[in-house]
Amino acid sequence: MMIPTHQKGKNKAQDFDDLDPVITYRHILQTNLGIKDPLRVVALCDSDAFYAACEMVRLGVTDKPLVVLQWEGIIAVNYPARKFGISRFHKLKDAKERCPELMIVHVATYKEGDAEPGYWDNVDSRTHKVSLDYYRRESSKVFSMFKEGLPDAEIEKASIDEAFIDFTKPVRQALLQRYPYLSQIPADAPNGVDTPLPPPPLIDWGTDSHLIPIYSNADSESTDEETSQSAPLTWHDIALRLAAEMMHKVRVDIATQLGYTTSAGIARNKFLAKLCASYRKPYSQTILRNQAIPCYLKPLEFQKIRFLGGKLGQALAKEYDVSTVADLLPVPLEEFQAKFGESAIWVYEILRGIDRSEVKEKSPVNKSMLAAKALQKPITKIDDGPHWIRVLAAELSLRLNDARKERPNLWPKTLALHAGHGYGTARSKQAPFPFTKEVTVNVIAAAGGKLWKELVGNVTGTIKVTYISLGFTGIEATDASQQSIASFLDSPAVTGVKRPNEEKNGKPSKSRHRNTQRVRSRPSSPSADQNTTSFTCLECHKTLSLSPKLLSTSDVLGQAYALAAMKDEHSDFHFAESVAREMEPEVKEVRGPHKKVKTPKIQEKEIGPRGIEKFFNRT
Ligand code: DCP
Ligand code: CA
Repeated sequence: MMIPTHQKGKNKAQDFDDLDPVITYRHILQTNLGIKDPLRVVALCDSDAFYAACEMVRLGVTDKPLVVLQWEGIIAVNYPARKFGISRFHKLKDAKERCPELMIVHVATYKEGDAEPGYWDNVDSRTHKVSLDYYRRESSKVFSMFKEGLPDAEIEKASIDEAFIDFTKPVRQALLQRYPYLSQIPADAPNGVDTPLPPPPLIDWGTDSHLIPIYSNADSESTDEETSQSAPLTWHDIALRLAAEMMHKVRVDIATQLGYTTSAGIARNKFLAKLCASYRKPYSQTILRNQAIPCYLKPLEFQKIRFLGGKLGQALAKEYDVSTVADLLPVPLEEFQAKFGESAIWVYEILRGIDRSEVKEKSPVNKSMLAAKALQKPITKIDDGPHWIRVLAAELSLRLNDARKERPNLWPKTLALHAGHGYGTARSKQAPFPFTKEVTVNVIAAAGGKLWKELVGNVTGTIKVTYISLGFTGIEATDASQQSIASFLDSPAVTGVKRPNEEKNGKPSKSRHRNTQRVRSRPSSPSADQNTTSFTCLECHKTLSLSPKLLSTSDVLGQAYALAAMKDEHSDFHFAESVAREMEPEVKEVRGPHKKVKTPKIQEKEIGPRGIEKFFNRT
């Protein structure tokens, strides 16, 4: 449908009417305005040709054309190679034809039997496993430099090589420092704190940033960007300029210290920062002044805007038979909402350069996990502590492993044990949580058991514990993937060799508690057979096999990993089963800090991995 002519320009007064908001003393003095802050400044900083740059740093290459391959496909192209017209979408053969001296680096892979990923001449997806760990580690180094260089900014990692940086806070500090008169409301200010700030001083835009032109007739290829900036200065422009200085310094530091060039976009929100970051890639930064927003947005093909590239963009293009942002501006909000639903307000606003999303440092779902137990029958003997610790460990193990299904590299920094009489007199001990292959019940229980010994070690006589809790704190995404893969490559399922004894993994070799005997007799590994696709449990004599689907879709290493995980899960099931049997039937209540959780009575015949999971799961 074409846009009716009578509608064109209908909403003109509302388009881009917020580009020069009145900024008052309140705005400069108040610090918690969030996304409503008229002095808000956000940047998006993205590494140039990141994987290729990582390989260049590793190989000590400076300006040779280079591509990174993953199996047959090109996944990164450095800028010297882009000069030959090579892009990610080219086949390797075409790329080599365009540039015969092209350096080709295949990403690192794990090879069967090796604990470390490496760079090999002949890689085969059936026997090798891609490792992106090196890029992740380099990415963390870049990210750490943002954090160190900009301690007062909010930083959100947006992808392996991009971060959003909210400069609002450090910029406000810099504004007040550089223009101290802004903090003094003049005695004759007519509206007190709501009086507009005095006109901003003239500033030099400097040479560290490109400026997006304000006028549509300006030649965007022109290097004389200053001449296309003749709109009156605002305090927001000053804020952008200050952010640009800070951004530039960090980018230069990253390039000098780590060897990675980056490109940044600086604007009033995330959407616009991202949009202008690639304006003059590589190794550049770009400022989008508020006054330049209409000129920059209007000619854009809206389907090139992130999130409008997919079905929504197609639907808009089909509905209105148009392609640019300017074409869609006459469509009233109500019409968008009637046709595309309430949330179409997001589209309406994005087309006008409005984005209300915040820059937020991403944190794991839960930074801590607590399993706790109020004991109707208090613990009076020191030897009875480990029993409850194992019960709590079973819950923690399930919960952490559940969370790790979403984020496999989650790792808790600390394990803490609290024990008390009532809620008021708790004693606690905590210790760093050891890094092991899998967070099994046994691993947690062993660490918890040590804490218990420390906690009650100097107690003489009887004890009376009516409340006990075991918790993880500091759960964060770590670079654990490499270590877990390294250990599974070592596992008997892969090597056919018996796993080193449990003490090596931090698991106890002896315990006074009766459960431990059961657990130690479990066929954790190896099992009765050394088959690489199935195993027979010595305890229940069941044979468990990998599913045909998994066998047909995963390589030998994937299968080994799945089998090792299956064994651990199965032996943990036996362990949890034994703990469940020994719990007093009437005291099956696990209390979290806020919730009371009842665990259903367990039925022997129902026991299976699901049954156990249900048993320990919150209901
Ligand atoms: N990547 C990938 N597969 C894709 C896209 C990207 O493996 N389809 C990887 C390789 C890239 C890295 O992610 O180096 C970052 O992606 P970018 O889209 O930011 O691309 P580059 O950093 O390579 O190039 P640019 O300079 O354009 O940002
Ligand atoms: Ca990039």
